[in-house]
Amino acid sequence: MFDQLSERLGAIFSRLSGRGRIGESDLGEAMREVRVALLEADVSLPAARAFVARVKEKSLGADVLASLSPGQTIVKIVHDELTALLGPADPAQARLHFSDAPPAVIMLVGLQGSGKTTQAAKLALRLKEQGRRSLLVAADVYRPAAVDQLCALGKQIELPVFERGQGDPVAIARDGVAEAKRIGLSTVLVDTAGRLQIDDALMDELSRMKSAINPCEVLLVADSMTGQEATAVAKGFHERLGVTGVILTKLDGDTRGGAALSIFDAIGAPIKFVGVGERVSALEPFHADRMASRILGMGDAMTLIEKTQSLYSEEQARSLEQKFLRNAFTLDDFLDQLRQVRKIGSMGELLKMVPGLSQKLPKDFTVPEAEVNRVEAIICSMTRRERRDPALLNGSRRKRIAVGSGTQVSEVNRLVRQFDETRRMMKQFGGKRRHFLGK
Ligand SMILES: Nc1nc2c(ncn2[C@@H]2O[C@H](COP(=O)(O)OP(=O)(O)OP(=O)(O)O)[C@@H](O)[C@H]2O)c(=O)[nH]1
Ligand SMILES: [Mg+2]
Repeated sequence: MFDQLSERLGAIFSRLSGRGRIGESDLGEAMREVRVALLEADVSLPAARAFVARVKEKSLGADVLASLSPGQTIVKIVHDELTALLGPADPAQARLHFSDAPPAVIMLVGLQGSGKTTQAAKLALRLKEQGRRSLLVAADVYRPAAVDQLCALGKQIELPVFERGQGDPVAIARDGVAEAKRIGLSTVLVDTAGRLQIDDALMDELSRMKSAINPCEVLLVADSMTGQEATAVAKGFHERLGVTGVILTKLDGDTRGGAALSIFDAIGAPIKFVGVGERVSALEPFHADRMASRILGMGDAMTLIEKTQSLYSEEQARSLEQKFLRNAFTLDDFLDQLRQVRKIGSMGELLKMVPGLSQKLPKDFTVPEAEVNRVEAIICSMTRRERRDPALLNGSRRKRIAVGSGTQVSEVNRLVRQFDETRRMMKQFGGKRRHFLGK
């Protein structure tokens, strides 16, 4: 995500940070380079110029903070300006707003293929995890497969879908809302049709739909891979529909960053979520300050902490701690942990968020998924008793497990040895849970 921009800015600032004094000409040169980096990231020229001018002005007027070097002071100013460019001053505005009276109606709009249908399901899943049940409404009637796609996603996340095949999309949306009210669901997510380009017929339909269902959020789904062009599209939708928030999708790709950096500036509606993959769980709330840190290569400690925290509820953590203390941590628990870690995506992505580590890791760094899969296969080939009590694992049992999991006896041996070591270590550290959980 924004690798190129991040690299360029990182190089500029590490040069500045190394200096004890920064003269006006050093600053001027650095800012010229920042402008080029922004343009290469597909930020519009006026936006890049304005950005650099603001940073320059503030840098020249800045009192160097006692604890910061001149270079660090400039990086801090750039960070603050980048944060201001990416989102509203009050971060609460970037959260989802719900109407007082249920159901809260959320409309998803955007160009064809931007990710509306997928984000509708992702959002529904996220809300479900927060205790809000949604009705998904299939108001894209032009592509027959669109309805099927939403139904399949609904099944996957176990939420109802309101559909009527073809028909008048405005009427379908209206009846969908009525249905949600009737069955007592708190939220309605309306998936709408997209076009290759903004056209009057589409805008007219969406605008009539909006009047009919009175949504509390009109979310524009925008593909971050389209770069600066996304801002023109955003303006088109905003003028006709009054967009209240943006979901920026496909940030997992090698997007240059232009859309993310320009869209809030262009329409004043905050980015509320980002799509980071095709899976239904691949949606993250957007935080301007954290994104700025990530772009500047400062890592993203907060998101990392949240991710690890969401893995362990307090209760789970306590129960794990008890298990360690009683030495009752079994291979089943071990397998659980392994699956938990996998749930949050590849470990490589996670490690890249660690401040200071992000730049040191090789670009193509990944944790060997295959290794994790083998460990999983080995544990799954054990009987329940063996998982509870690995001491049972004599030579013939190990041979059976190796055959069953398609691995070698030596791999089984290694796993058992590692598990024993982990357990011994955990017992020692069990009392210091906070360290272990990284909280
Ligand atoms: N990599 C990646 N792919 C995504 C993301 N969001 C959606 N996609 C993919 O993008 C493609 C289009 O997504 P859809 O949700 O069908 O897009 P849409 O806007 O509903 O498309 P139309 O209904 O045709 O207008 C699908 O293949 C999705 O899997 C994302 O955040 N990252
Ligand atoms: Mg769709």
